[in-house]
Amino acid sequence: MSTERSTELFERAQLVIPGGVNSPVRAWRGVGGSPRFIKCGQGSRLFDVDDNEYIDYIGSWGPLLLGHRHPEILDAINEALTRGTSFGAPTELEIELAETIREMVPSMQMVRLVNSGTEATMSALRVARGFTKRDITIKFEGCYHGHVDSLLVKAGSGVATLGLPDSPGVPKGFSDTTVTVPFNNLEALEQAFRNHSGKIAAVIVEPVCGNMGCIPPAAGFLEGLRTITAQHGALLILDEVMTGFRVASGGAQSLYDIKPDLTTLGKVIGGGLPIAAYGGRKDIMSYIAPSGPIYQAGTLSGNPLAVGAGLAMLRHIQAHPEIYDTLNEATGRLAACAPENVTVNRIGSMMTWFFTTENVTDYDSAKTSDTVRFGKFFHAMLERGIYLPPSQYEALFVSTAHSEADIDRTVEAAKESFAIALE
Ligand code: HOZ
Repeated sequence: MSTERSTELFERAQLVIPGGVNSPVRAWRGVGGSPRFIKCGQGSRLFDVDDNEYIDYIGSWGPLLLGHRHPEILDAINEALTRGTSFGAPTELEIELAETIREMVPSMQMVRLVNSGTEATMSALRVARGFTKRDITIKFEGCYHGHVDSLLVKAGSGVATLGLPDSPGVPKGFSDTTVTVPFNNLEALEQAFRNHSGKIAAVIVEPVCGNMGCIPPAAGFLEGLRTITAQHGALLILDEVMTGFRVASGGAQSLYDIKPDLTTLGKVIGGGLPIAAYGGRKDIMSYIAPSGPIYQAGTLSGNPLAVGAGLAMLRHIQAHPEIYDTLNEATGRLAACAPENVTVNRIGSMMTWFFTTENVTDYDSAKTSDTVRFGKFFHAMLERGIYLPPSQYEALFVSTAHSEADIDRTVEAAKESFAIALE
């Protein structure tokens, strides 16, 4: 497999872009080697600048539930393009998107569109603090909610991949407003509430964690969060940037039957274009300017291209509820091919193969994984034309564009690659 052009581009990129990438995990520091530069995607496939072809299991980190360049999404974008690319003024389609989100995720009684998952969680926290008139947030170790200052504490994703301590540049005063507890540990959560009695504005959680690898909630964990937050007058924020419309059409909150106060959604509501949202209880969302005093704004919020693409995506999901069975079955086949000494965590079409024999239920157990073996596995898969997330601390995503033949090929490649990584 020739990688000459990608290697050349990576060298050039490093002269002008920090680390050669615009988001750290893409630099492959977690697996070594030089990242492939992508030329284009189609369906389940990615093509790099050296004309190598891969079956893609990143899917833009989740939102490409329908694969690359789905015709309905392309049509919506093309149609939006005929009207203009940005207005900085309201449009009718923004209302339709908000109404569709509310229909599919009823706890989001009101919705505010923003541009990225980071912006959504940052804004949701501000609203939670403004509404409760309290300052402290509880987050879970290894959960990642974007690069919001106060949430870069014991964070997952790139922070875990690079093994960084909490980020420099975050004033102590900000990180002091965040208390971390282990995922799936309700006792630690109760203790945190006792330690900071009357001061906790919100608990934020990825209901199925995807940023320390895929880690599902233990039985009763989300229900416990709901009960404890309500008892203490704190808000429950479900960060569904990865799980929204991915694990079920109503997100993880419908799968586990949990009603949060606020929810954050990411690029999935733009069919992969840059857009995100936060929303929730009407009484809380009414605190946002101009209805209320909590300020949050943005020229590109509700961008017409992203809104058009997102509506096409959500309408497709509404019209084809059967996709979740198909995704579940396909991903189940991938899960089943792992050897005994690899731990597999999967919810629907989100999955991680952890190179550990321990049950992975939180950040500490995720960190028992052998990342060197994971790196070998990653490269063996890549050689076989399978493109996985380049870190043990990320989840892979299956799309409806993955055919049975794609899954067969991936299973074969995985069997060979496990043998190489575990030898
Ligand atoms: N932090 C993202 C995955 N959890 C990666 C973002 C990207 O590189 O696009």
